[in-house]
Parts: sequence; structure tokens; C-alpha cells
Amino acid sequence: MPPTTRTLAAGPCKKAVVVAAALVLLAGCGGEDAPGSAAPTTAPGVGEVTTAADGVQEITLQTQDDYVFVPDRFTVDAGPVRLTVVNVAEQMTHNFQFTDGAGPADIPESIALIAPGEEKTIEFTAAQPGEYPFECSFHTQLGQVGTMTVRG
Ligand SMILES: [Cu+2]
Repeated sequence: MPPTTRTLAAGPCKKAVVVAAALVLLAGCGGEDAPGSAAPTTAPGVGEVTTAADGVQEITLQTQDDYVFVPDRFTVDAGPVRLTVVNVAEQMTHNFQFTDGAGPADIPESIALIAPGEEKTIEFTAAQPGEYPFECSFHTQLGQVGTMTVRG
């Protein structure tokens, strides 16, 4: 009788430990965020517009297991842009496209699929100043949108 009782007790106990560990991990993640912000931690360089050696402006956006581009707004000067989207998600596949007909000019370049752990880059020329809405077309309804501003 005693051995059987011990075996039965081990199952629920182990499960409780795993759940507790998961909660600790979740709590740890939340603690690193700025107060009042649910924004996920971003990789270094994400969101910074820089100019590469070849004169092309570069910007990296991040996606993760939610419906947010980080950042969802950025500004470039009129001219060529190299845009990278890094998807640090473990589950979610995203994409990137400028919203059809929404900007002052069409930018047809897009990224059809960015699987979890992938990063992809497109290069395009933003010649006309203004606001260019973009989206992940899989999750537009869930608010995965943003805006690129092109300075004149
Ligand atoms: Cu998406």
C-alpha cells in the first residue's frame, strides 16, 4: 500500500512544479518591461534608422508571438530604404506589405512569409513624402499595422 500511494502522489506533484516554473518564467519576462508597457523586449538595433555604407537607409522591425510590429512607426528620408523584419516568435508566422492604395505612392515590395525565427529583407525606394501604412495581411484585423513616414 505505501509504495502505491507514493507513486500516485508523484504525478500531481511534478505537474505542480512545472506549472510553478512556467509562472516564474512569465513573471520574469514581465518584470523586464518598462512600467505600464506590455511591449516585448527587442533585439539591439530594432527600430533605429541608420544609413549603410552604400548610402541606403536601413531599418529593422521586429515581430513576435502577438500582433504588433515593433516599432509600428518609423520615419525615413525620401530615397532608397532597406527594411528587415525579424520574427522572434516561436509560433507565429507573419508577413509584411504596404497597404494597397493607402500611401501617396505604391510600394510593391513585400515579404510574403516570415516564419518563426526567420528574418527577411526588402529594398525599395520611397520617392514621395507622406505616410505609408503597412500591415501583416494575416493579422490586419487584429491590428497588426503600422506607418512609415517619408520626410520630404
Ligand atoms: Cu502577423
